[in-house]
Amino acid sequence: MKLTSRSVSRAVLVSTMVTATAAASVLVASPASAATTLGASAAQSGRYFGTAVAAGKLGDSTYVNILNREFDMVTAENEMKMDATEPNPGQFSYGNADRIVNHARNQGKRVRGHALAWHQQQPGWMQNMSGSALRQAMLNHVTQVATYYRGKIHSWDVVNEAFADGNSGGRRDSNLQRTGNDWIEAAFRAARAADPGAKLCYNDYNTDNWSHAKTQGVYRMVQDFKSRGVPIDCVGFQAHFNSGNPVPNNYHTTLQNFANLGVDVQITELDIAGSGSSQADQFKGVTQACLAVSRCNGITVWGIRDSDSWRASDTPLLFDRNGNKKAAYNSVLAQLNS
Ligand code: G2I
Repeated sequence: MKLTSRSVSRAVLVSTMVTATAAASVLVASPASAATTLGASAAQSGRYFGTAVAAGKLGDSTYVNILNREFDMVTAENEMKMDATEPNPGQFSYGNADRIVNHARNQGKRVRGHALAWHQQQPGWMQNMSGSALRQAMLNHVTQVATYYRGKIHSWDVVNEAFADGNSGGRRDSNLQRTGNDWIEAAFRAARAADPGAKLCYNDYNTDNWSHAKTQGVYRMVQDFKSRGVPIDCVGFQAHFNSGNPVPNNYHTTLQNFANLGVDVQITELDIAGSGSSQADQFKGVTQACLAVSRCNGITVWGIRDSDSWRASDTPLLFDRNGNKKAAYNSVLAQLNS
């Protein structure tokens, strides 16, 4: 073959491209290549990195740009709760929840469902119910909502916050609890029947410290459910931290001990009051604890910018009010890439 100067330069170009492609694939395979977003860096170890999303903010371009760029799992902050999805008995309303689910799925993101049964944010008509009528209404709610979203939910918070604060280690008093101690397992069975493909989680707060009575109470329930074949797949640790409730030194122990029961663990609503390097170190510790437990599937932060938080004055998130990355963001990203 006669080489013209044109074909030579083309050959050089092609060989340069092959070399560049080979180098790029080596880079992708190598742990030394740092992914540049939370979702991509968590994905390197098969985990996700999510955020809570509010439907009312999907028109805010700064918010949506960060959401689309950084996160690969989405939780509706309020829009899938009982009061939002069943405002009147037997009448379901999915408009705002669907806005979030559709946005996430169109962007190739997955969805955590939050929450099917909870003593808070019940619709008014349910708050005044009791006994078998309430039990039936709760089960119908679980069945209807989980069926509607069947196939679209990675993990459901089937039951939220059912354990008491303080030292009892027992259940929280609520209208749902007063329908009988078996209400939680009944909810899990209904959810499994409605969406067999979703992971079914029990989700709570202040269950991070292994020595706390509440942590032990939830642990005993999960142990009991596993021993009796109640369909539970995961435990969600909300992880709302502040100076009175700091990230515990034994966090890894807590996550590992739950995982050893044969369930996945997920950090579901992470936020940490504070600023600067102390906040960054605590976010790093939580990330490290999850990465150290093979059954820790992923981390979700409870909002995007500090100003989006349910406790904005604590500046507990990874982006400041202008959408800039904080030190806490950089420490989480570095940890995920480590
Ligand atoms: O409280 C923090 C979280 C604790 N774990 C369960 C989560 O579902 C919970 O999220 C918060 C939301 O971040 C708040 O946004 O749940 C609160 C309600 O329990 C949410 O607050 C509510 C206000 O109470 C309502 O007045 C308001 O209409 O948010 C609603 C929507 O903005």
